[in-house]
Amino acid sequence: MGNCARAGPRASREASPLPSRGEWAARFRPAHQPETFPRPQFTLNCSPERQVARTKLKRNLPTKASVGIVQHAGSRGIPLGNKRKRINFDRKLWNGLLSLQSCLVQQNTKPGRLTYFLFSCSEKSSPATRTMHSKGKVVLLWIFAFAVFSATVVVYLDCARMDVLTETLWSAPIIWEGTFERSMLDDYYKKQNVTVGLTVFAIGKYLDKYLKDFLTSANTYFMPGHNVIFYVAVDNLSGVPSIKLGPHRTLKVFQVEKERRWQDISMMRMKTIGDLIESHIRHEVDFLFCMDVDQVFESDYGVETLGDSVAQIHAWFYQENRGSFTYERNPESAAYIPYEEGDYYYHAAVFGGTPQHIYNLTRECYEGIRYDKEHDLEAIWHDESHLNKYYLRNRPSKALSPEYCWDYKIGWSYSVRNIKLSWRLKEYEEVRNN
Ligand code: 4GW
Ligand code: MN
Repeated sequence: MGNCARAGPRASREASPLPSRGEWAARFRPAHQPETFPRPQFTLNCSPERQVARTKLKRNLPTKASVGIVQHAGSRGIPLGNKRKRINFDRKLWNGLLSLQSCLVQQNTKPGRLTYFLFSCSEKSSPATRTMHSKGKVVLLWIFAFAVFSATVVVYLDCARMDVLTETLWSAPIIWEGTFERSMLDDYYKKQNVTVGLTVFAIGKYLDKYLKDFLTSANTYFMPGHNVIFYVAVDNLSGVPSIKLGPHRTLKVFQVEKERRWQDISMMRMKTIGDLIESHIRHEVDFLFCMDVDQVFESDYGVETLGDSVAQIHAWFYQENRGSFTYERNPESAAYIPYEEGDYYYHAAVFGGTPQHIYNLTRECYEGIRYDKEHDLEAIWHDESHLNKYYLRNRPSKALSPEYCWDYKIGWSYSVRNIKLSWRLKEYEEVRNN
């Protein structure tokens, strides 16, 4: 080993076990290779003040370096061995070396023994290089973020909806905005020259309060471009608002008796619709919808909703489990559905299909209502409970997402992108004391 490692350090070391930090690099040169050893660009002082070394390291980490570990034995100063290795550094390795250093520092405290530890960097990243590296990382990060953003936009614009269920377990489509191409469907149904019927009841105070807005908005948005017949059932013919209908739109008004109980007003719709289908509707339309009057159309409610048997998923329950559905739970009632059964909770404010299917539906629901009345029962949500029972027995061929009958009281929902029909606010005191 070289002289500086043998004489100088040993002499001072005997007096003071460790050289001062400033002296360290100068005194303990890599004695075995003083000339050819690359000039140290980075020196890790084997100082007991490890905090200093650690701080320095953190600020100034080289990425590649030659490491020289030279051990000198005590009394005679004969080297026990030395190692030089070229390695790549990472933070883990630096931490390992730091602990090695602390171990060596402890050894240094033993008299007559000297160990020193030298690093020589062959490559040390300059501040400019580091800036370049971090800039590169930022650019990569941006590219990655842009790729993720583009993918999201593509998925969003794409027809398929990834965020919602678009099919029932029995493979019936659930219609959400983005799952259909309306112009193609319009062409198809235009060629068929279809006529779509829409029944609505406006009895008592509901007539003045809701019918005008319902019909006006339906005139604009319900099946635009196709033949439509509105079947309006009222208890007071003179209360029917005059509305300027668009082309291919017809209004037919029927007078019905006003039921004494409001529950019966709602439930008896099932009987009346069945009767109307039998007498008129089946001869006049290809498809029929039946709706509550206390709602308003907001955007095109188009032919994508047509089908043999179409059910509306209730906006308040589309994310709920069947256990929380408000089905009739009394086993005595005709509308009874046990907790383990049921697919969706359907809303009686909208149902549709071919006249034949709706005829079957209304007749079966009405039979259930009559059965309950005979047994002094009334299902919890009246006609809606019976409707849910019907759809459990006869699963619909198409389901409509809550976009087709939305309640703004629910608040914002990511899934609900285009509302076609929404609930009106109910001033119960105003409309319900018929
Ligand atoms: C309580 O006093 C009432 S009155 C509950 C329903 C009533 C009612 C309902 C009425 O007085 N007149 C009337 O025409 N209806 C029709 O039945 C109307 O088409 C209404 O949209 C439908 C169902 O009643 P609803 O809209 O009040 O039911 P929900 O609260 O379930 O939407
Ligand atoms: Mn309603």
